[in-house]
Amino acid sequence: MHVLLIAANTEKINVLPMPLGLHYVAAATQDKGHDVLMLDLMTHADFRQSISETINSFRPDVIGISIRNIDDQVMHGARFLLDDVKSVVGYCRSDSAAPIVLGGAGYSIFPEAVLTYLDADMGIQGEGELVFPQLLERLERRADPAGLPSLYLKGRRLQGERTYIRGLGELPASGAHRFLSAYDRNLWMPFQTRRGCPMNCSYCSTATIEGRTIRKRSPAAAMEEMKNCVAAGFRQFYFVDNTFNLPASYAKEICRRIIDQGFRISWRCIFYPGHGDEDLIKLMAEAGCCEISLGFESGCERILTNMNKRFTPAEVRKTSLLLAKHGIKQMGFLMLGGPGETRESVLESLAFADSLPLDTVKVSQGIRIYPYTTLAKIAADEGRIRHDDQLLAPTFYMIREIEDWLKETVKARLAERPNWMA
Ligand code: B12
Ligand code: SF4
Repeated sequence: MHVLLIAANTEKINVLPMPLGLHYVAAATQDKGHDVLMLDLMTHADFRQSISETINSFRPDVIGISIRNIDDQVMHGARFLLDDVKSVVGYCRSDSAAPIVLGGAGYSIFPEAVLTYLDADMGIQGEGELVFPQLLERLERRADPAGLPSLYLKGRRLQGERTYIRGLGELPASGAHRFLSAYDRNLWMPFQTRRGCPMNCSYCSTATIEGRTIRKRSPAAAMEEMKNCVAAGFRQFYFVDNTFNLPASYAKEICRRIIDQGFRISWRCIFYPGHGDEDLIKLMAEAGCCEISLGFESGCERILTNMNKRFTPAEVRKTSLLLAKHGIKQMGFLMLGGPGETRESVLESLAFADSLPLDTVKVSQGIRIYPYTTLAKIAADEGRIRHDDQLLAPTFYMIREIEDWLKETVKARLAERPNWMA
């Protein structure tokens, strides 16, 4: 079949994320013998025209659209990002009768709501490498796709059970490198070694995207893919694993292999703050880790407990000091205004962030409420949202009594600290 895969994200905040997930799906689809064409709208100025030209020359039998962001997660002046994707679906419809299949992290959090909002034909929640080719096989022989795992169909409640690829080592080599030619070599190339997170923080949507069980790619397979990316000219990587340091034994193995291969790369990652193991941090530095994201979110022990964080401020401090000792830059994150927050706990968090050797600090006000999270349940129980609210439109938890004060307080802090941002 002719399969057109469109990466719909055109958002440039923070970094330009290459559509790694869609590259995986593209490689798995190609491996099943289909003719695959990728269209990354981030690299096209006029996407109406690019879509038209691509569809008219390629004549796809199926169109897959990857949806990364729903909104920017910023409470004050939140930007809802799905309307551009709605236009993309409309352009595809006007040029082609091919069925439109949705997928991606953003889609996976809201599979029914996004399918309805965008008026696409179907969607796959979670990883697409296995189910998408299975869907193509059914479409090719004109069989009913209903019942395929993780598949949602427009207008039908019937849906197969959610499944996860068990051992990522079972996947064909990711093959993402086959789709790199269009990209600037100076980009922070996303790289994945693990999926899933068991930590269950109260507000986090990861379980709906990747599940709660950590599934690891074999270190040898991960290095093979990295070798391909290095050979293609990439020297900067961003490990998109939810928590690079969990489990630490696996993280150490990845670092050792990067060192042994002599890749001489720079990389960034997301680090669970409570597990600052000095041997690991030392290895990370040797392997080229230049910066980590340290999402401790609060400096108040009571609030950390409310968020179901499994670390204390003292453990965060230990991690932060070790990172500084080994020359790894740190971007700290604070998320203020959630359940139980008071003026005192906010001031405690701000002072805590100030006391750490952080290179940059990002302060968020309000917490985006995602479906099926403890935070959503708390918000519903407190009457802030309805129990059946789909939460697609950006919705935030904020203690109203401190909202205005918090805005002013954060504004004042930011004005005094050039390395802090909102
Ligand atoms: C790493 C990461 C980042 C890094 C990116 C680094 C880089 N170089 O790429 C950083 C920290 C920079 C970042 C920034 C942001 N991020 Co971010 N990020 C993530 C994270 C943790 C992983 C994304 C990833 O690369 N996954 C790995 C790939 C392989 O998986 P995947 O894309 O999901 O693809 C799989 C499936 O979804 C599926 N699939 C994908 N496409 C398709 C298509 C079809 C047709 C099918 C069938 C299947 C399919 O198959 C793929 C392979 O299995 C996710 C959370 C998560 N666990 O998903 C959040 C996440 C995507 N980010 C999110 C957000 C909001 C942001 C920011 C807007 C935050 C901000 N205000 O700055 C920015 C936006 C950046 C941008 N310009 O777009 C949200 C999006 C939800 C929402 N509310 O919109 C997420 C989901 C986190 C959350 N809060 O829940 N992010
Ligand atoms: S550690 Fe990160 S990915 Fe895991 S549940 Fe907490 S916020 Fe989500």
